[in-house]
Amino acid sequence: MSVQTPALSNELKAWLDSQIARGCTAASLVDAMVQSGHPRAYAERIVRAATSPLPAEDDDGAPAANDGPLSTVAEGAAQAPNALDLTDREVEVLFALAAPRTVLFGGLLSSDECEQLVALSRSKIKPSLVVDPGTGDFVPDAARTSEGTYFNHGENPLVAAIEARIERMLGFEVAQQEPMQILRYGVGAEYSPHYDYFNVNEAGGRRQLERGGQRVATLIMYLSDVEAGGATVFPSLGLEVKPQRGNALYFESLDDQEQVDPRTLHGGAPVGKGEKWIATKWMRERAYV
Ligand code: PD2
Ligand code: ZN
Repeated sequence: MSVQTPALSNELKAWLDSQIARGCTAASLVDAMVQSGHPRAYAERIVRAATSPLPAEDDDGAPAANDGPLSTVAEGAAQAPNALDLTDREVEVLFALAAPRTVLFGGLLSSDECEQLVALSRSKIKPSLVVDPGTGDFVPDAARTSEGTYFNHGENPLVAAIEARIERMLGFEVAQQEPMQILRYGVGAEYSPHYDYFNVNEAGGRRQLERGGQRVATLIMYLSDVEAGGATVFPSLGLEVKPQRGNALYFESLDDQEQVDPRTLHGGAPVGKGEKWIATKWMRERAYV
């Protein structure tokens, strides 16, 4: 599958050039970028594009002995830029967790883009549905009390621009991204903890898997600030992410062994005051059909 090489800022290019000049391996550069918050898919693509050829790695995958003095992951990470230049927007890395790979991006969307998505959605939202484990059909459920709608791929220029930006940032082709899901939570509305990946042991999960494979990652884009409550919570990690307009939370549902990762259990806490709007993109292994 051909994937577009993400945009490369001058700052990032200079850092890569200096690390390559010191003899760092591709693996150590990827690890350093991941450590400083870049998604692994993005880091691998950037490093692959920038390195030709790089010093070989040892058989065990460890950096070769001729790595330069700045070749350890920690030292490299200290030098890696903390922002991604996506050509039409510069995005900050606000926090990063190694496993499960979780990154909070600051400013992926502008306030204007968030307001436009909300305005385009407000008149067409309906009670949200979940996937029935038995049948794979979308059905209403008390565990999900939000309202929602979605936009088809490239349905309007704004959606097309955001999908292309996500492709540049994360390396998932637009075709791998499920259509953009919009959710509105009023006061008291919540999304009980769940997994975004599909369960192969359930008929409904298997039916979903036929449509482009597993959901490998999730990007939750916050379209509004919320006065109280409404955090995205990860009970197994003790992590709570407060919604902030324009920010986006990314996490990978598969671990390093490509196995589904139960630590990604997550939910949307009840909104206490105000209104919460999000746009979600779920990423598939292959093109979503
Ligand atoms: O709204 C959220 O914070 C939330 C929580 C859990 C969204 C999703 N899951 C999702 O869109 O998958
Ligand atoms: Zn979810």
